[in-house]
Amino acid sequence: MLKSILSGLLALALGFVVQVVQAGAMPAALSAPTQPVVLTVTGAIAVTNAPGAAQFDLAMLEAMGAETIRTTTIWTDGVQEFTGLPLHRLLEHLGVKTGRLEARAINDYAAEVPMADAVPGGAMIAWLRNGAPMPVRDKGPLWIIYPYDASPAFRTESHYSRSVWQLERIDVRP
Ligand SMILES: Nc1nc2c(c(=O)[nH]1)N[C@H]1C(S)=C(S)[C@@H](COP(=O)(O)O)O[C@H]1N2
Ligand SMILES: [Mo]
Repeated sequence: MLKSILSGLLALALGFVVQVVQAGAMPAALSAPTQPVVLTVTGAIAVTNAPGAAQFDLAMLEAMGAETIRTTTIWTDGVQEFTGLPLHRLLEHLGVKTGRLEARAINDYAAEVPMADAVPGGAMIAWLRNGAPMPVRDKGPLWIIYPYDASPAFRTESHYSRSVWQLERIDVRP
């Protein structure tokens, strides 16, 4: 009797988990990087693959849904083609919906990126410029880029300061 009630409850619980996962309400598990880690995300994240952190190699970033945008920037000449991961996709995979983001560069430059920038058509973490990987001396390997040409709202000193190049780490603060 008790056994059948327990197994009934277990079946219900499993069914619930399956439904939640299918509904996409729960972020998928994160595999481990197999190539050099280019980005580490720490703080208030729901998914990790290292103690207290989510670590990504380039292939993992690409697998989350790379996009290509074309825009000029104040640091380059002419229209540039950037390929990278829209910030909102990264955060969706990590189960992050609220908080503040601190983006930190290899040289310890850091800027706060508001959650409002993590929307379609917003910030992207780029690793290709005009089809080529960006070396560290050319603002790579990762560069936070906005579609500056899309709106004057992106061409502000505040957006420029959030355009962190040599990006290495994002800390999610509640
Ligand atoms: N890694 C890194 N990214 C950075 C910076 C920096 O010093 N290091 N400066 C930021 C600031 S405050 C702005 S306004 C622009 C400045 O670019 P500029 O120094 O070429 O004008 O890049 C942003 N991204
Ligand atoms: Mo700045």
